[in-house]
Amino acid sequence: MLPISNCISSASTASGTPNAPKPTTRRLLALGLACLMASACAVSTAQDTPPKNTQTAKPQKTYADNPLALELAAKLAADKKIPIERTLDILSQAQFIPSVVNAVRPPKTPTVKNWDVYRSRFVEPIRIRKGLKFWSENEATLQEAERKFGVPQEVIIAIIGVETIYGEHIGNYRVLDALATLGFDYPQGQRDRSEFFRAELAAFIDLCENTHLDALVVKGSYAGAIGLGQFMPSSWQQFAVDGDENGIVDLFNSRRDAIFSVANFLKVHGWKPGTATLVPVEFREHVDLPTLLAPDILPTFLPETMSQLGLKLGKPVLTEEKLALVELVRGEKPSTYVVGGQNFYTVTRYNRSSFYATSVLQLAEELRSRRAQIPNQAGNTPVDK
Ligand SMILES: [Ca+2]
Repeated sequence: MLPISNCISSASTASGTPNAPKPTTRRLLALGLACLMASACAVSTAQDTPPKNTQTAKPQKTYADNPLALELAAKLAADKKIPIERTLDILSQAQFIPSVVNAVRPPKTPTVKNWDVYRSRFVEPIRIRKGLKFWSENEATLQEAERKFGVPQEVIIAIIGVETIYGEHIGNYRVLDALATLGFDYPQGQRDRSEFFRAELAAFIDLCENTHLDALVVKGSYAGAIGLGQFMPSSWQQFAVDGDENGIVDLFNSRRDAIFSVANFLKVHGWKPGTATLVPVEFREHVDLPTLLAPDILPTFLPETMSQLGLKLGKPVLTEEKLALVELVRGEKPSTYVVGGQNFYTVTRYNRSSFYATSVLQLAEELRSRRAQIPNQAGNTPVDK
């Protein structure tokens, strides 16, 4: 969810924060309050005039010293009744991770988007083979999820496959470190998303305070996404489901919890059973691309309007369903196009990328057609292994 978890293979243990002796909570609180009152407290005050040619150690810091950390702690205290000292104690143990910063920094040499390259990473033999295995092993659960939430089994599987290869790559970054790094040290020179990550950090601390999760232990992606389906902490809070009804939501170890949670997310975000996912499309001689592409991925045009604007749609499409023409850029080559409806748009709520949604839906189609070729799949009542 959000940035795809397994793009980055850097080790999670690297840390740019010196191994400072941890200040006491009382001292942190005093420092934080002083910062807030001064409202101009620098994170690292002694770096203004660095001494030359000396081996003097850099000033020590923890994230609890950051004025924004106190703001976050104060908000959690007001909204969630978590003591300020508790939040600051957790944040004092967060580490700056340079590779997390590098993961969100734009590449030095701009790269052209290329759908072919992206697709080859996700609609590929390993995810297809392991997806069919995952389907067999969890058939009863998947059928139940489809009945309960209205989301096709293969779409649920494809999301878990694209996100983590069915739980094989759930991320090696401590979520606390990843979210603190992006919340307090978001790299400059691009759109600042630090506020989003501080909100997720607050959600993560709240989540851990109210569940079995340990904020100092939980691991995830470089962006702080967690578990088989890579839920951001706020999504875990809002959309995760206790599928196996054991009283705990466990998106790491319970496939049933993970499957139900992904299905619930898609249902809540507007999945419409029985409507289009991806529709093949051809261009007529005269096609009004500027008009068709203007709404981007937002379903806007009825099939009849699309036809009038120069598209020839494949089947099946409901006549009253609004659709969007999606352009998939292929570097220097001519773009390829697909048409998606509400369900395509719903998958982009999981990760706001048309490449992502097309990959998920094409992997799902691949899984469904391969499974249909396997004999006896519709045989006895399944029992999950
Ligand atoms: Ca459970």
